[in-house]
Amino acid sequence: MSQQKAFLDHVIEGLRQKPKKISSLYFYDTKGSRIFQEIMNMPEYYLPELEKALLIKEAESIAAHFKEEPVTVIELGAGDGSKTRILLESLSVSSRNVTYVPLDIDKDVLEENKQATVKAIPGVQVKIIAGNYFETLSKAAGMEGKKLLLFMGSNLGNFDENRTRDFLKMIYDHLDGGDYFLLAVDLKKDPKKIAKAYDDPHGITAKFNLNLLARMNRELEGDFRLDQFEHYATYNPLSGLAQSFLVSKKRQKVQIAGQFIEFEAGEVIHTENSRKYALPEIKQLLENEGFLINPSDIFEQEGYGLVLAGK
Ligand code: AVJ
Repeated sequence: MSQQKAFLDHVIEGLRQKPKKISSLYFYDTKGSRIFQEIMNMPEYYLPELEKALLIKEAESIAAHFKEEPVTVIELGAGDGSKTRILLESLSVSSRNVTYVPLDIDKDVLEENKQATVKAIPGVQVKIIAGNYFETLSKAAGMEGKKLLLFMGSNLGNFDENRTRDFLKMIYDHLDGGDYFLLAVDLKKDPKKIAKAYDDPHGITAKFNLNLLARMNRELEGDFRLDQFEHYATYNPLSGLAQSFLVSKKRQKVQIAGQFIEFEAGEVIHTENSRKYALPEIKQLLENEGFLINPSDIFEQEGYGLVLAGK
């Protein structure tokens, strides 16, 4: 099935449900990825900064698990790898031989990652693999040596409970005894701070969310009027769910590839969950799939967490 057809099928199915929904996976076309970069650079979106600070603080403790043996660092959704280089630096000091295998859907960003990594840390070998999580992970898992698998950026937060379980199980199954999984997650904290990260005063997150409609117009011959929908984000401190919606400002009918979708005034499309966790919740999720976690391998700073889980 072509990617376009998969997108269309997904959209039509999601918009025929009640409540209407579209997966946050579809935010990331070229335009959406560019807007996401803007999000990463705005002060309200505190996640990248906290992740970087925590990595700088704990890189050596993490690297200490890989002393004097070759290590293959596999990163799911690696992007430009700028933060990962902090960890690779420490590993290249403590380990004899470091191979970095960044995985991403975007081949261009992987090429950039490779060039920057080789330049910054000459001893590291880089092998890029482009594709989706599933196929790239299978290829990478077959590689030699002790593995450290990274899943950073609090990307886990986008998954619902079933997908979270399946995903963690898939990771566990692709590792061997003695390998490690490093997971970075955003934690429950001041609800006002979280709410602001997903509803910024610059309107960048709104633009990111509304780009989904623009993308349907571009790729699926949709006729969404972007000024007739509004970005709405909430955070519930009990569930830890930050949720994003697109709200229809009025009763309206929209056409997508010849099919009509009706909206009531105030009706929403649910476009994203960004779950925040408490550290014991994360520990439990990992242990449920068989991971072993040493209390000294759980790191936290200012409401951001890193968990190094072993198999
Ligand atoms: C890339 C999934 C971690 O949920 O925080 C940022 C995406 N959405 N602002 C997140 C996102 C709105 C982001 N992740």
